[in-house]
Amino acid sequence: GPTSLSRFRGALVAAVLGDCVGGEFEGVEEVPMENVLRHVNSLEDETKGNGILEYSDDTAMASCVVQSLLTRAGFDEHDMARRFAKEYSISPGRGYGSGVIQVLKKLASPHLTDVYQPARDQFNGRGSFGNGGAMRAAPFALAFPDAANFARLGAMLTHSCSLGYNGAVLQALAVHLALQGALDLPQTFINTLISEMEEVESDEVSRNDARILKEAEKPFCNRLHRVRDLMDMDKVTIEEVISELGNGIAALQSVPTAIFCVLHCLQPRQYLPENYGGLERTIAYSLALGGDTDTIACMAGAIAGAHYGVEAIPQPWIRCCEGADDADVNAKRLHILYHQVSQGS
Ligand code: F2R
Ligand code: MG
Ligand code: MG
Repeated sequence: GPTSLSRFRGALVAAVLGDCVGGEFEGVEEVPMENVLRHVNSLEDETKGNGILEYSDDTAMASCVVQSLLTRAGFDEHDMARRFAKEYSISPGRGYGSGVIQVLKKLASPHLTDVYQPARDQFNGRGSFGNGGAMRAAPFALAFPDAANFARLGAMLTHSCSLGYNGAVLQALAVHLALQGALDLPQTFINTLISEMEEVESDEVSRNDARILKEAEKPFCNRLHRVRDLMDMDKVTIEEVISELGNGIAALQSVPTAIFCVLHCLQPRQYLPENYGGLERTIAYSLALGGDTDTIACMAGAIAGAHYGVEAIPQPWIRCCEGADDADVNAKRLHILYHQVSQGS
């Protein structure tokens, strides 16, 4: 398999690519595969001079996480919150969720003492269940062997509902396992995620949130069981994936979906070009699901990039995506931090 450094670089760079490439179809409900392939193939054709594909809030917030972890050499909630607020004030037009904007404005206040309070005030005190915590969770897996705990804390700065922050935990766990080469055994990979999430979702707060929102008991586990069922089927249509897993802006409707995209694209698929490698298949398939395409492709990209390594990413894609080069530099720095943290613990 790829080296550890190649996996770190692949994870961070492919997350940016998923966001930039996926932005084309965000919010579009039906995306024909031919439109996806036209878009993806145009990235290879540099003569077309497509210009730079800009990143959105997904990468903007993930970059804040990365810069904070590197500068503080660990997790510092005050520093991270300040960076989120500053980034939003500099570039408010990156396509942020309509609710999270209120949190980012409050986080800018110099009088704020509890940086978790603005997130708790969201949606009449219920907190956000959006996928904004999960979309920026990958860097935690690149900094800490114990990614889940820090991914949860990092997500809670904007998402205090357990259906939001547990999505971030799941995404961080998936990237963590992929970095260890666990996708070489897909059944073991999904079973490990299910058993980890059994534990994560067993607390009273998670059980209560699921009840209030009329979701199944242990909702992420429930979805992961559906992922496992879909993996076992010979043929799965896009419609079945959307109906079983979702393609929406809620973490519950997008994190298990992103994981499925990676698992489904481990093998060649007849509706995807033969010359595509696994990483290209994963990004293209994520776009074909429609809905929250930038975020699903960003999360699937992080997991797939950790599995295949940076060499699997086509160079022309890197050249046409804003922020991809910076992500590569930062991944190398996170790789050093990760090993320092591992040796210290
Ligand atoms: N927001 C978008 N895309 C659509 C708009 C694009 C933009 N206007 C443009 O045209 O450029 N994409 C980005 O948002 C998602 C991440 O969102 P996040 O950070 O979770 O935000 P928020 O506001 O907390 O939650 C998102 C929406 O989910 C619903 N929601 C969440 N919790 C809720 C609750 N407890 N009760 C009811 N509804 C809840 C709300 O509709 C929120 O606005 C990513 O896709 C990123 O790419
Ligand atoms: Mg976005
Ligand atoms: Mg999105």
